[in-house]
Amino acid sequence: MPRLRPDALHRLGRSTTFIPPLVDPRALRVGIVHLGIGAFHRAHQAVYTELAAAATGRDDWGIAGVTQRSPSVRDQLTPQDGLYTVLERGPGAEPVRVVGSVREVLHGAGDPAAVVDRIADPAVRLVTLTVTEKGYRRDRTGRLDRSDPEVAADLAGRPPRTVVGQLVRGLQRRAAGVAGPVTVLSCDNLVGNGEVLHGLVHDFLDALPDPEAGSVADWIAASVRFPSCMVDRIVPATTDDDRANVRTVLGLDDRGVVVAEPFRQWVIEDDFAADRPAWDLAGAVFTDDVAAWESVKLRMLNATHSLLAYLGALRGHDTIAAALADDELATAAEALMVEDVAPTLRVPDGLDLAGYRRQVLQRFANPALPHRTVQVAMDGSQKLPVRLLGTVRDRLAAGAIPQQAALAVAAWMAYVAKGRDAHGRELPLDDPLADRLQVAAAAGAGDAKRLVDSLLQVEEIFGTDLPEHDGFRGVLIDHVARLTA
Ligand code: CS2
Repeated sequence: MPRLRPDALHRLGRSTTFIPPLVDPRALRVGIVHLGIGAFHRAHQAVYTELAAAATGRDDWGIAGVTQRSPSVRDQLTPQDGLYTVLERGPGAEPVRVVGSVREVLHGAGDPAAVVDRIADPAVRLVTLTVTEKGYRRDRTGRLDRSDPEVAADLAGRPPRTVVGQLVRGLQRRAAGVAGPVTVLSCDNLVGNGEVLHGLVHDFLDALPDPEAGSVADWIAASVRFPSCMVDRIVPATTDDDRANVRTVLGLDDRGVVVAEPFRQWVIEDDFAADRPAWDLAGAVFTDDVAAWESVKLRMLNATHSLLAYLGALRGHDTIAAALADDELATAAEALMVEDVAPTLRVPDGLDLAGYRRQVLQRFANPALPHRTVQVAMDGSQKLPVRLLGTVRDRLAAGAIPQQAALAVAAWMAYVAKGRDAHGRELPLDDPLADRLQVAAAAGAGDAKRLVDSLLQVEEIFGTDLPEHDGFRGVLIDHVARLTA
């Protein structure tokens, strides 16, 4: 079967079964560098960018994507001239959409100099990122982890391989040349993602010898902005079935298919250093108050996702939808949002929180979107603090014991400790701290109290305050005892 490419697509002619690219990638010039071109970016920002280009007729917001470690996305998309399809699944799904906004894909580990060159390119006015929580390489205090060997190697001056290293080296080159202002937009699930990234960039600069860092910090202050944003779309891993489905519709072989729910949302802090794509014409919202949206999304949606992932996986449910079909888990999901999360939120203007909660549960229940519990369960050490522990701390500060949020944390502990589901199947521990977590879990094996105390000692996750809180510790022990019985 022929491969998806612009010329092959033209030969198919018009069709009602798929939406052709609204822009021809070959007619676009690169204006955006995106670090971390995984499935999420292709189903989210790249779609908004294409719709904005089509709505305005502008040809200067093509995307140069960077795949960090594995070259597979480059190998999938380069022979296709950047084209790929988005396959929506679930109620209200639109036909298969072929997206044309990706212009090129660079392999960060294989060609680090090309990444720096692109960031320094005067045509580029935007660097966006989806590198997941762990891609930021923060230490237990949230600063850049200088003890990380990759960070240290980047600081020592090799062509950069870490995200923050790539950014700083690119910005240094811009500062030295005439490349002009640029906006750096983190699209990861972090609290205050823009501010976090800005801080890490300065941590990196501060660690460089003076003559190198020199006036770069001043240039950044004058010419670079780091807005925060909230991104939302459920994008499970693509399966062979999804690729086969697209082959049937298009009659072409697309190696870069991504799958998504119909829903998508993007709320962006309106603080840009230069021009920006008209993402608002594609449904994005520019606002001065992104923080409230961000915590609603992280604390309601992502926290509940994690709760369902850990409890669901332990019970042997393969997907989030199956977990939610389990009455006890559905009750726990609802209770987490109503009892623990809602009281901690500042609700953004115009948002109906009860409606938001119902919509989240409806989206999770999407039967056409098999989102695996073990996929959401990965990287718990990075996700828990962002999604759940802010709620825990706020509730404790208000004098309440967060029973439901504690259940989610306990479910993670049981997941780490048991390593098997109710049917005896292995539960993968895919986490940058996996080795430490396994040692901590082994030290507490067989006793809920010891297990909780041992895992609470992982300071990167729980800090020094939470292990000290007897009320929180007490409910954790009760939940863990039940879940590991
Ligand atoms: C999920 C998110 O895998 C996970 O941890 O909670 O990827 C979630 O699907 C997205 O944030 C939805 O916007």
